[in-house]
Amino acid sequence: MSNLELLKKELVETVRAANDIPALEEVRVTALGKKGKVTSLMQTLGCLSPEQRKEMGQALNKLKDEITAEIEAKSLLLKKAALDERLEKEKIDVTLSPRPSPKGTIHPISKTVEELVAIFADMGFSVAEGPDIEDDFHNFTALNFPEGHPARQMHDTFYLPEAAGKTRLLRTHTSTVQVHVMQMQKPPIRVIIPGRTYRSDYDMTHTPMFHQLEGLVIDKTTHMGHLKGCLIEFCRRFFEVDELPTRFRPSFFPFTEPSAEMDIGCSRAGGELKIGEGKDWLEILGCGMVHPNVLKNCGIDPDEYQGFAFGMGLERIAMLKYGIPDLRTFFESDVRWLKHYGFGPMEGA
Ligand code: 2U9
Repeated sequence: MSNLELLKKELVETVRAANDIPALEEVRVTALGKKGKVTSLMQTLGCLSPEQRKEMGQALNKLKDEITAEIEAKSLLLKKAALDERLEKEKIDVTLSPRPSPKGTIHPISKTVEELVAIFADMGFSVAEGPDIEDDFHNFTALNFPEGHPARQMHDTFYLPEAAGKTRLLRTHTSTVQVHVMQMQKPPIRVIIPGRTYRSDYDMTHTPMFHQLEGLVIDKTTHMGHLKGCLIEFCRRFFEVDELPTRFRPSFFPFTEPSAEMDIGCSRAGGELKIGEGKDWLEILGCGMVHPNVLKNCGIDPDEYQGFAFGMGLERIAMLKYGIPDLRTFFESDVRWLKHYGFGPMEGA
């Protein structure tokens, strides 16, 4: 066997013996690197006669090609083996069936919030949140409730012990969050706020904690037409009735001027409520153009900006949409009720 054949045998064996990519790279450097065995032989060609140089040159090139091919083949093998090992290690059994009967359900309030967020997100609103414990300024003063005004008493506020000489209370509406948003953010503003609210009241139609969803739009030329278009579109999508009749009645809130309440058409024939049919009306939400005093109190110039706001009770609209007859059952955590009125994780997704 010639010296070259011996070298080839030795190199092929070391290539085949390499059992990972770094070891194979080491073999490549030993054979074909700058100071490698084949390269060193090539550097000696200059000392040979022209005929020998030609013959030896061709043989060395052939050897170099053969070793390169061996290395490439081995590299593919090693990479495939590494991938197979990873796939085996990271294997997930996708055939594993889900638990046969998930016990929990999504509460109708959570489901309602999910639906409202999806509808208003499509209209370009983002979701804001704020603290449940508030001060007098954010809950009343900023919202144009004069000191000592009867509207403050009407809110049946839960007061907490003072902290650092400041009145603290559980927010009676989520409007406190719009105040924070306006204080922190320059218009244009387009936010909705779903959240818990608290009032010291308990009877057939009131619970001490309930949920609201409020919205606020502020820009330079936002007007009552935008308010109507936005809220009519919202009601049609939420109640899934394309031709839903709607009407706006004048109302009063300290924080909006003019103020209105929005009704949707329904029928109560035979004691059964049907939304979108018949000649009766059902109150859904309150709304209005943000009072200039409120804009001023929150650091927004009412000569430059204007906008609308709205608010609704989430339990009320959930009861209407899902036919839930009693408000108080929302907070009883009765698993039979939750099983009946709750939603599966993929339902209506
Ligand atoms: C700011 C300015 C204006 C929010 C609004 C209503 C009308 C409203 C009630 C509906 C049923 C509360 O749950 S409920 O009892 N809300 O009628 N809310 S306008 O107006 C705002 C809010 C914040 C700074």
